[in-house]
Amino acid sequence: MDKKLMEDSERIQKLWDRIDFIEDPDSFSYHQFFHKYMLGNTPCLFSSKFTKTWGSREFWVTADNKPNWDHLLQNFGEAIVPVANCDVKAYNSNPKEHIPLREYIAYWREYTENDSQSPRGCLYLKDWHMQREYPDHNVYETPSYFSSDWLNEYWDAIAVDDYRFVYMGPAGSWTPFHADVFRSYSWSANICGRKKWLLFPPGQEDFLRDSQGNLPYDVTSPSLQEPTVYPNYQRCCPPLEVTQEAGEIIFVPSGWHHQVYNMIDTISINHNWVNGCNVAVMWRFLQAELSAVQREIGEWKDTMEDWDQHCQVIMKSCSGIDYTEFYSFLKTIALRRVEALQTSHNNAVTGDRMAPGPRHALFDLKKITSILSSLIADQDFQKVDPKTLDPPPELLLQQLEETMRQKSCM
Ligand SMILES: O=C(O)CCC(=O)C(=O)O
Ligand SMILES: [Fe+2]
Repeated sequence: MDKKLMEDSERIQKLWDRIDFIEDPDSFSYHQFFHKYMLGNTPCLFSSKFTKTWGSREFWVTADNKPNWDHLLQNFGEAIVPVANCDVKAYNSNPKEHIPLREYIAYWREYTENDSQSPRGCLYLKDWHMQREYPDHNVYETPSYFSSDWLNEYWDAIAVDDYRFVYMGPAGSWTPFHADVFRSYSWSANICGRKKWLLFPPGQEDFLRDSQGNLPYDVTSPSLQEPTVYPNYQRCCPPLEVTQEAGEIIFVPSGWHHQVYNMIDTISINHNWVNGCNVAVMWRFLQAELSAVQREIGEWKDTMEDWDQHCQVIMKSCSGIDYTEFYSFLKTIALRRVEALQTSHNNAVTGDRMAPGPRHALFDLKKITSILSSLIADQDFQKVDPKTLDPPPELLLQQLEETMRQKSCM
């Protein structure tokens, strides 16, 4: 190993040995979280004190800390939920089906009674948009640390989607190796149960690629030891291993790949989120995604008239977003911040606590103008049909710069 690599791995090793544990809500400010963990892109674990008032911590859990299946059946039994089969690998994830929650709970009961065995395999309920379907149940409250969330703010504003999920599964259910959608942050709270997380900081995943450049499905597989298949595996640092208990919340930073196990019957709630601290990571990720698509269908570039548009379509179907939508995302958040700045005096008077304060709004605008400038200079963005971009990006940029000039000297 060369010297630089040694130093890097020693430094990373130190960081890995433990995760910061945040014990007390009263002595941990938003400011601290913002600087050390969001800007620092560093994971941390919040104690169960942070979730002690949540309805789900009271009603979804029995006296002996197991999932309260009767309560879940009574309140959500008819919901149709997505369920993955952990025993079957399809591409780099598990095949999913949609079934009523009552059927899933019947399966879970039987699986537990049969010593964790079932002809159906190990089923894991994941990515259920419970909050969207049942907005009025008092299930949880997003901790203020995670409240600057442009992703959910955008998808709520256009009423299309959201990134708020419930997971539940028996001991042994697990999530294969991945990084989160758009390289967003995630926070994940255990309502009951225990999870084991294996976390790798950004960049380490490159040592885990096989000779074709593909990432593994399971980082614990013995096949990773095979140097002809995984030539750089020895250079990868061991993962940060975190055990998360009932009520605790883990913060997973941007671009950290991870693999997750439910050690006992576990229910969790998680959000994916992006804000001014990691939007640049998202933008770099989208550029890399587009480049990968361009490489993939590069051989048709000269023979297809609408090749660039085609790349955008493929990118949208693979990653869930294209450049037009990314522009629309930035525009939506930016215009809401302009509005917040213009009404900030009123918000203070009416006590609207949900509206971002002027400092926060200015911070967001500064980050958006920087990404917007980079987007405008991007050659692939310049090929996007201008009719799909309203207002024209240069005009929006001017408007934002003007607002910042006015408001920052007030
Ligand atoms: O809990 C799990 O199984 C996976 C959760 C996850 O990947 C996340 O919160 O980012
Ligand atoms: Fe994840």
